[in-house]
Amino acid sequence: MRPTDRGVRIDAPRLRARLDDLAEISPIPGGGSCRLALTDEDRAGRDVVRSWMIDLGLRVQVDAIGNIFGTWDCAPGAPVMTGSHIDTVRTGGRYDGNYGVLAGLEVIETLMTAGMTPSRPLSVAVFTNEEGARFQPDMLGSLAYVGGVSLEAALDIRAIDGARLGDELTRIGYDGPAPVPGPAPHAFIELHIEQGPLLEAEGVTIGAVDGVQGISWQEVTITGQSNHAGTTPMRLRHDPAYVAASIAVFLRDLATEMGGNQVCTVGKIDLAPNLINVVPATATVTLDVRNTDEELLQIAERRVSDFLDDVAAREGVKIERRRLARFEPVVFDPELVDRVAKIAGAHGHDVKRMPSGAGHDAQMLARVCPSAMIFVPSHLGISHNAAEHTDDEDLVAGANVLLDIMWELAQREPNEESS
Ligand code: HGY
Ligand code: MN
Ligand code: MN
Repeated sequence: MRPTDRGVRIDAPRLRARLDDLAEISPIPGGGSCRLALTDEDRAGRDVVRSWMIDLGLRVQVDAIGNIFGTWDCAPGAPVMTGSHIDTVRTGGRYDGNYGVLAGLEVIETLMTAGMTPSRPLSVAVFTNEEGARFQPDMLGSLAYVGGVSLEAALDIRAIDGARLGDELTRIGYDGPAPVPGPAPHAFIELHIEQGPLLEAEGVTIGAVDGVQGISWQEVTITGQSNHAGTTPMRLRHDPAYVAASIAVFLRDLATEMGGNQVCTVGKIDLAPNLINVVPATATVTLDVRNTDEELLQIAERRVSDFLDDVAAREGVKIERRRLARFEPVVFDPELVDRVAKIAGAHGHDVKRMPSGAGHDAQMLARVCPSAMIFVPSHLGISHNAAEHTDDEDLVAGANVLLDIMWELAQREPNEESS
């Protein structure tokens, strides 16, 4: 019998309080937070969440890439794991990632308080550098956890500010002893805000997420001819700023032309020397290209590559490319997705099966165990923005679905070995 069938539900004020307390760690105007991965602000957030895990009596482990795990060792065997991330982009909202971690703690505390002991351990994970804003690629901690990148390679990654990941991990005291890769959980279920407009627009409370779209990140460095803005005739210019702007326009036009789920973004442009009266010497541009369909994503990548070759020749500039992330689309465990939909329906909610436009740690855990996600609506679809908002009733609805699904996954078949 599920907890909610026994009248056991999460404690909404307690979840709200933890969300607000965590949001106060490095707050920014508008109600969000800025805790870029492995900064002092990230350390402060980690310390708070770890203290909540300790207060709950969980076994706390930190692994060699800084992932934090709070485990309720209430039974033998591999745990049912939930969790997400608490690192943010520079303009983070208070729910992206934080909600999935704190709802996981809330589920455990609710079951403990109700005297309901699962037949498998329950674990809450805080994965390192999910955002990929400071260090690329994103979802790095969970990728290393499942063996998708070597620990050595991950520790040598350089931040956009030049810091080495392993040095930052040591500096903040989160270069933990637990091994990377880590042991596969029995199952992984991540609760997250949608970060898009669909659920709210359709009046649906729960998303049963059936997969994550493919993502292609690269950094393009354009080297031209720095020159005087006033004396250099236009016909003699080799202007990296113009090429950078052309790339942003090309990406927008490509996404419009391809339609469907194709999205393209230029999120970061750095010019040097970045002065009003100097034709730049260089421009560094990030390209974020995504599609739910791998073949279409490859077509988009080829179109971008051809454009870069063409504009470099036309403008007489040098273009260097650096791959920052490349993950193929992921399909979640259909049985687990069905279970999310079934439980949400049993709670009386409308449910929408949908892919995720954003990357998530669950897409990495899907490599080693049955994984799926639960979405709740984002107001106006806003995220990676301090104005990010989800109504309390939706936050509670999602957490109660997580409560029931974790309980169900933690039950054992009658003849199952308690390995
Ligand atoms: O970029 C993403 O999709 C995620 O927020 N890391
Ligand atoms: Mn997230
Ligand atoms: Mn995010």
